[in-house]
Amino acid sequence: MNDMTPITTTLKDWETDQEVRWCPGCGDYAILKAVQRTLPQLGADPKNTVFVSGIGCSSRFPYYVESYGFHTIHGRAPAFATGIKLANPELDVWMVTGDGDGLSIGGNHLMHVLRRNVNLQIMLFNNEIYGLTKGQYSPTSREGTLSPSTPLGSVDRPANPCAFALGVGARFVARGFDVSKNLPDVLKAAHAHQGAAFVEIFQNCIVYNKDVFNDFAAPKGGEERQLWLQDGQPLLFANGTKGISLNRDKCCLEVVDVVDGDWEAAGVALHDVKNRALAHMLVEMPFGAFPMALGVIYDDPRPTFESAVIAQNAKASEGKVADLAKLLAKGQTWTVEASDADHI
Ligand SMILES: Cc1ncc(C[n+]2csc(CCOP(=O)(O)OP(=O)(O)O)c2C)c(N)n1
Ligand code: SF4
Ligand SMILES: [Mg+2]
Repeated sequence: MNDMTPITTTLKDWETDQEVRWCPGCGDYAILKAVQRTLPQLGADPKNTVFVSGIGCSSRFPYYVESYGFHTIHGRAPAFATGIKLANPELDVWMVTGDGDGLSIGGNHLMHVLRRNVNLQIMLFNNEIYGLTKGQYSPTSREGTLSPSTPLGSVDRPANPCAFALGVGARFVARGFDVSKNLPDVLKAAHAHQGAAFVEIFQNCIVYNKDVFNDFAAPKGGEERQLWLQDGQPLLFANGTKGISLNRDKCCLEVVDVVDGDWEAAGVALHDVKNRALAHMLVEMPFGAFPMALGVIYDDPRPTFESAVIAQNAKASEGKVADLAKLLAKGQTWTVEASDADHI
């Protein structure tokens, strides 16, 4: 986020006149609405807000938000977003990427924008497939995924976006899903964080990878398998009848039953957004045996990349007057004579 003066807008102020080209029923619509609902609550100003994306269905996002926007090249949104933030740190910059855009062709760029801690909100729409190019498997597709590029089922193991983000040094990592009513709160927390705030958003591609998140994201029944994290609160799920405890001997997490709401007796652990080791364990919990960890998993700010660059530039130029002619004449210079040019 940037330090902005809040202004008053409504959801309508963030809608554009563009025809939305996503398939009917695509989860991207719900994410778009969640973002358009969140921006007024943040006091965001369309004239001070930029959405930057790569290529993919998800990356069409900037067309549909009434703000500045860049639909850039495949996997390269981090480079554009970094440039924007360095040139004008006052802008509030949101990056939109997909599992293919952000973790295939753009994996390297995503790594560096997170590692450098550029002050952005990064939303990775994870539908576990390449939607735009008609359903090839992606780095997050599950083993056995049948697709035009894996007609016998994929054999490689999927990447875990939040584990990737933590592994490369992200200081804010969160999860949500398209139709969740909690998504605006997750986005608000990402916005409040100073630095690169990474949010994985599970998104239903109803055409090429329908309902793969239903086990936890289905409107009815899914709640039982959602672990919504709150800083300082016990890790409870399934209506408080189950919890997550830390087995200190084995140094791993376990699911425990909670009887009569007595989570302390059951040994349920408390969430701590500044505990990096816990964050690693929460994102690595195998879904099925464990619930899906959602909400703010990790939030421990550090100075941002652009603040360090600006401070360094200010120090280097302190008390100096810029003199371009002097700079150009500095060091070794050559004069090319006409006779020399004949030999070139
Ligand atoms: C350099 C380059 N290589 C490949 C492509 C083809 N391409 C466009 S989008 C895409 C994958 C998009 O997948 P994802 O980021 O998951 O977005 P989704 O459509 O699923 O939202 C690919 C491979 C391209 N546009 N440019
Ligand atoms: S192909 Fe999938 S991700 Fe793309 S617009 Fe259609 S439903 Fe959405
Ligand atoms: Mg995708």
